[in-house]
Amino acid sequence: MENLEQLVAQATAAFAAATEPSRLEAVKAAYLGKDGALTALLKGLGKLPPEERRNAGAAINAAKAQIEAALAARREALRNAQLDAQLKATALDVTLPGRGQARGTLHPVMRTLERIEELFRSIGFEVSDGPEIETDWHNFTALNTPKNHPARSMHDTFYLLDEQGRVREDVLLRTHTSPVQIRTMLAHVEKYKYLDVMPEIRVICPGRVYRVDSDATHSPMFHQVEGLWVGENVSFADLKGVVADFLRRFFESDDLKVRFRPSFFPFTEPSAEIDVAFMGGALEGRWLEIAGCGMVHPNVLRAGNIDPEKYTGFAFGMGPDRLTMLRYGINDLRLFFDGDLRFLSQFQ
Ligand code: 2NL
Repeated sequence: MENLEQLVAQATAAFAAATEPSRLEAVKAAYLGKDGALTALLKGLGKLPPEERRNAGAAINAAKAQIEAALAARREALRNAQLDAQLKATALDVTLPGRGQARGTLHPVMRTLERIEELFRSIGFEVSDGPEIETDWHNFTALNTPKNHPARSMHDTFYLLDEQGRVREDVLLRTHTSPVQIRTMLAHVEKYKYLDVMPEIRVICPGRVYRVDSDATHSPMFHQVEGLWVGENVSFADLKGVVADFLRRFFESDDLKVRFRPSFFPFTEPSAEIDVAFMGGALEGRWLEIAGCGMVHPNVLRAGNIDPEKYTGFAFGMGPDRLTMLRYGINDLRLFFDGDLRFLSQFQ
């Protein structure tokens, strides 16, 4: 029976030497297969004298069981090794620090727009918007800007093309947000046409506007906020109060100087330019042009279906891009449009 022990040892060693499941199954055939060593021994039992058969058979079966157990153990070991290798190859190191997820921030110009909206909301204004592609009528004609006015020249205005690529004279990118105010007046008058007294219009219109212009201080797309207050007895004094109060709150300064300087706009009469001067800081005492304003021209009120004999109004327009540059001390307008995160992430 010594050779049985050897056979078991040999089989166990051969299984251990098989490092691949397929190789292990091939080695198994040499011992347990139908031409294998154990099968041969069992077949040989018949040639033994009957009194030896029992013991020999038991010994062979015991050896067979040991070899089967060794095979099963080796199969299991190979399966575990394979699983380990697979897990290692696809492992996630959950202890690695995360890459972090940057939180987006508002663009500085959007921060300014939200601030302007908030300040005007606090004194009873509504916020309105409208299309950026406008008709010639809403953008110019209704604003007392007749045909052949310089503001309509191809040089300033982006006109849309028709299907044949020809310039359409009647459709354009709005050059200011005033057309929104025209639309607001028309909608307001329609809405309240059954009332004897029209409620006041108090609205600001922030948004993108477009002009053919591009250098360090001009971008073909920029922003504008216009305001409009229409009612009975709305005066230039109201205009001065609203605008001066807004500017002091916007720049958080009580000793901000504000002056109104006579000017011209086709859609207001009289018209003024609004200048501010800071008391302290790098720009101390220098007058800076910040907005335009005036009493709404009677022709513009009429275009909005409002009777200029009964109602008056004031309007103003300012550039939030420029206001943002002043508020944060930014010296190049193009920084707003470059999308450079080193610049943009400074406004949290
Ligand atoms: C400027 C000047 C201004 C207006 C805009 C306006 C709108 C209507 C009627 C009358 Cl519907 N006026 N808007 C008035 C005066 C000046 O903007 O330099 N903006 C940056």
